Amino acid sequence: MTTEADTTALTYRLPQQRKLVTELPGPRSKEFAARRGRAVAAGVGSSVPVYAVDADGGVIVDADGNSLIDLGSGIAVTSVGASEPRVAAAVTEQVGHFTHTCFMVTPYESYVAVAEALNELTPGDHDKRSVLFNSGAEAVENAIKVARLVTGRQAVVAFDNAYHGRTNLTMALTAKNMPYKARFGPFAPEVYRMPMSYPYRDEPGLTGEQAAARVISEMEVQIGADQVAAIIIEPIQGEGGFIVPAPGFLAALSDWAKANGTVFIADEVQTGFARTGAWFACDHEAVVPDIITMAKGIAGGLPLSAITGRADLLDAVHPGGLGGTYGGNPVACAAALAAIETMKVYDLPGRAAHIGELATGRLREAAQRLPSIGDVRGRGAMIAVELVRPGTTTPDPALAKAVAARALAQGVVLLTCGTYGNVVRLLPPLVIGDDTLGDGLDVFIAAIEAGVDA
Ligand code: PLZ
Repeated sequence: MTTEADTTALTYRLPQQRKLVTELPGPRSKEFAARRGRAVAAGVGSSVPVYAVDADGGVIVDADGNSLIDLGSGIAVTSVGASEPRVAAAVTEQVGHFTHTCFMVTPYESYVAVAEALNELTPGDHDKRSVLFNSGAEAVENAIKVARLVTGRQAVVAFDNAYHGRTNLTMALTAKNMPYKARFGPFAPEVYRMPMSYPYRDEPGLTGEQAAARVISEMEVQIGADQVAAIIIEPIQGEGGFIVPAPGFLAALSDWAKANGTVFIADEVQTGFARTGAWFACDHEAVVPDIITMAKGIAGGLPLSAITGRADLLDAVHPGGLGGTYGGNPVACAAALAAIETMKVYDLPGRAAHIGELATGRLREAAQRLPSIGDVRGRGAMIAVELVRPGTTTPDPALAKAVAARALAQGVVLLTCGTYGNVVRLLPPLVIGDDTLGDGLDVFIAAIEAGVDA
């Protein structure tokens, strides 16, 4: 794993700086917000009330001309930047030819090329097959469909703090009631929730193997070893709070799955595509999932998702059993091929590892002086701080909210997450420059220091 990526080759179209010319939100953003209130359903939230007009590298420019440092990448999507020239060129070229034919009607090469790239990049050198979809939730749904079909079993195991989406099955898999599930039931049946390995909150010293043994015993008691179709897990939990399980946890579960005919599914929708300093988070622990779900960073911002898995599993599904009108849309496929090339050209896995070292270094140092930082964790460019009441492990969601709001007022986009809403996460575009990131970190740390009611 490289830690010094060559970023000297990175160029930007927009100045990579934080610059505020109005208060946030400015007058134009306020106008759009008023229109939105009359046109867009209230059920869709936005964490940042400023309206974007441009974005490049590590910055987003809003409708009032403010330039914000982007430490969220639209939730881990714009890893190569939001207007990467290769992606822009590939998309432009493709829309000039055809925007859609439907792969299930008249197929095209780029879908096949994306599948080849995924088979190559995902963990394991076994024979693989891929299918393309539109969203992370759709990829998860389809991974479960395959697992149920091939095993002839129904039970699916998911974990505390899990996030897998907002569709009916994925809501069932998702752990958190508000805002994702409350009053949207009934949920899909045969989903069982197991305790996650959460080193910051587990009994001190609990190893990954012990945490896995706890899960295994629960699965055997509650479901039966021969009844589990699939175990689905985020190798690092995203929305749940950037929880990195203790070493050995994933491997022990994957081994159990192998021994018991259960399909082990790694949901790498948030962790995949260079984000954690490797192509996939499973790579850090040499875990080879039977099926991996991907989306977000895969296509430079265009909607595309995928499942890649063992050929014997995926080819077991009858023709016509998997698909969808837009799945593997040619414009999204062109973008994905360009985004993957960009990740290779700039060694973005290496760049993510470098961002991680820079950010964790700064945040660990801050944690020495700031007792509200309970934990600094993550991998690569997926780093978070868990905020607590000083001297305790009691979550402090009010502080997390205040930190994000204060950072925004200073021109830095920061996202919160966590089962208890007390985690602030960093998901910068992997092409962000060190100076831009450093400035964002200064603002972030100062916002924590300021406390809740500064
Ligand atoms: N699996 C691991 O992180 C999406 C969702 C934010 P979609 N995470 C961000 C929100 O509030 O909707 C996600 C994920 C993991 C699946 C998904 C779902 O991906 O593309 O949003 O459907």
